[in-house]
Order: sequence, then C-alpha cells, then structure tokens
Amino acid sequence: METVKKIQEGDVRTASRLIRRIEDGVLEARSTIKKLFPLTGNAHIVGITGPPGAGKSTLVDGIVTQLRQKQKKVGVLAVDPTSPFTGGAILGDRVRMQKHAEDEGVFVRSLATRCALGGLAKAVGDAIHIMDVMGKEVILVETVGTGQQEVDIINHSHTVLVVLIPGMGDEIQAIKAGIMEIADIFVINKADRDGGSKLYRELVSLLDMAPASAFASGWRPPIVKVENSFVPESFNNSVAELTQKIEEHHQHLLASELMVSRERRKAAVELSEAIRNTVYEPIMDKLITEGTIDAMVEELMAKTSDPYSLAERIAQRFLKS
Ligand SMILES: Nc1nc2c(ncn2[C@@H]2O[C@H](COP(=O)(O)OP(=O)(O)OP(=O)(O)O)[C@@H](O)[C@H]2O)c(=O)[nH]1
Ligand SMILES: [Mg+2]
Repeated sequence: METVKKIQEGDVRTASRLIRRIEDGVLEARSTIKKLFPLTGNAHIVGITGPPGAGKSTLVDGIVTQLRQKQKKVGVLAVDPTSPFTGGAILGDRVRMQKHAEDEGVFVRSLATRCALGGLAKAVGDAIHIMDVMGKEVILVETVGTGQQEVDIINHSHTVLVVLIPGMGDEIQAIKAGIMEIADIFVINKADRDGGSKLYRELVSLLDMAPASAFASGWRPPIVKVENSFVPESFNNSVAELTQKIEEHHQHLLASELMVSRERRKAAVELSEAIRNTVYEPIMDKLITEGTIDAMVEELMAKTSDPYSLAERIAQRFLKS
C-alpha cells in the first residue's frame, strides 16, 4: 500500500523502481499494478510513431516544452522495440531530455525489449498506468516504426501522431499499408527539407480518397508541418500549433463517443497482453526449459507427429477444460 501512496504522491524513485521491476518480469510487481489499476484513467495518452530518425524525440521534447508552459504535468515513455542491446536512440533521448531533467513536472522513462517472447507492450501499458497514477496529465509514448508490435503499443493511446519526413520515398506506401487507419494527426517533420510540400499534397489526396466512413466521428486527421528544429522560433511555433491540435483531438474524443471506443481498444490490448503473460509465456517457458519443445521439434522432423497433435497434447496437459 505504501508503494501505491508514494506513486500517487508522484515519487520518482518508487515509480522508476516499479517500472524496472515490471520490465524485468518480477511477479510481485504485478500486485502493485493490480492496486493501481482502479486509480487510472485520468491521463490523456498520446502515441507518437514513425520511421527511425524521423525526429520523433526532438518533437516530443518540443511538445513537452509547450505543455509545461501550460503547467501540465507530463510523462514521457520512449519505447524501442527494435534494439534490445544498443540503446543508442535511448541514450540520445536521455541527452536530449536533459533540459527537462530538473523539472519535477516531467517524468521520462525508456523501455527496451528485454524478454525474447515479447511482453514489451505489457510493460508499456503498466508504465502508462504508473505515470497516470503519478498524476501526469499528458503521457507521450514514442515508438519507432509501424509493425504489429508498434500497433499494439500505439493501441494504448487515445491520440495517435504519425510522423513522416520528406524524401523517404516509401512513406506513402507505409501509410497505405496500415497507419492511415491509426493516425489521428499527421506530422510532416523536417518540413524544411526538399519534398515537404509534395508529401503534404500526397497526404491531402490520400485523405481525400478515404471513404466518408473513415471520418464518421467528425474528425479528419489534420496535417501539421513542423519546421526545422534547428531554427527554434519557427520550430516552436509549429510545435505550438501541433500541441493545439493534440488538445483539440482530446476535446473531440471527450465530446464524442470516441473516447469510450478508444478506452475499449486499450482495455482489449491490455487483456490480451495479460493473457499472454499469464498463460502463454509461463507454459512456453516451462516447455522450453524442460526440453519438451526440442523433443517436439524432433517429432515433427521425423514426421512421427504433426503440429496440431502436439499443440493439443500441450493443451490437454495445461488446460483443464
Ligand atoms: N534537418 C533537420 N533535422 C532534424 C530535425 N529534427 C530533428 N532532426 C535531426 O534528426 C536526427 C534524429 O532526431 P530524433 O529526434 O532522435 O529522431 P527519432 O525519430 O526520435 O529517432 P529514433 O528514436 O532513433 O527513431 C537528429 O540528429 C536530429 O537532430 C529537423 O527539423 N530538421
Ligand atoms: Mg527517438
């Protein structure tokens, strides 16, 4: 209970330790999350995704500055599903976030992939809960790329920013392949570069082509151009505009049915992650350590059994009904 109280008071050390324990898969850490869960649901969670090096962290930093000017308490979660070991991007983020390091109203944490069987999205969900209970009003979750794991991560958020940069060639392809549906706001970063206007026009025509049902809730994703971060004044102005759009989207969610459906999406992803963590992973761990998986692979190689029969054998052993 002590831990819960400390987190409610915004204690950074307690929160950091709990996040680390969740990342490490420490089972008792879950009991704290169980107690925190009923206290969650106050924060506006904003996901930021896009290709590597698109300037997401620079942007997050700019958004934090804007939100702090409005006295909002902010949490930042940088998730790197791609590099379990290098931590390069995260190291860079630490340096970049330094200017908020002294600010008590900002809490920044990074998560990297640790366990081979996934579970990252679960840690993301729990870290968001922790920041929520700490009283962070806006939680920014940065993640690289647009694969399935990133979609799982992004499903934890209410508002999704998709960051694109000019001159990558295949960015529109990537949008067609799936992020179109998840973007609430498009950001063209490094808009100072060649191709910024072209990318803007392409996005507009892509949105024009979308079926009316895509905007049924009354929200058409705006496209915000963010100017060169090395020219502070224009950068800050465009990030202020972006921050405005983020707030507008939050208002739109609250005023429509959309917030409820986002919460439902979030609940569903959390549940499936929890099942994965509680049912699938422990069974898989046991099968691997006791050598059953290897033995079963041999059976398949020898064609003495088939994958379905083996899976059914496992189900009979572990599942009661
Ligand atoms: N030309 C230009 N460079 C920028 C701009 N914003 C950021 N950069 C540079 O782009 C590089 C990547 O920026 P980050 O903010 O780390 O990008 P990121 O998307 O967070 O990168 P990952 O987390 O590694 O995927 C850095 O060297 C930045 O200095 C910009 O507006 N214009
Ligand atoms: Mg980054």
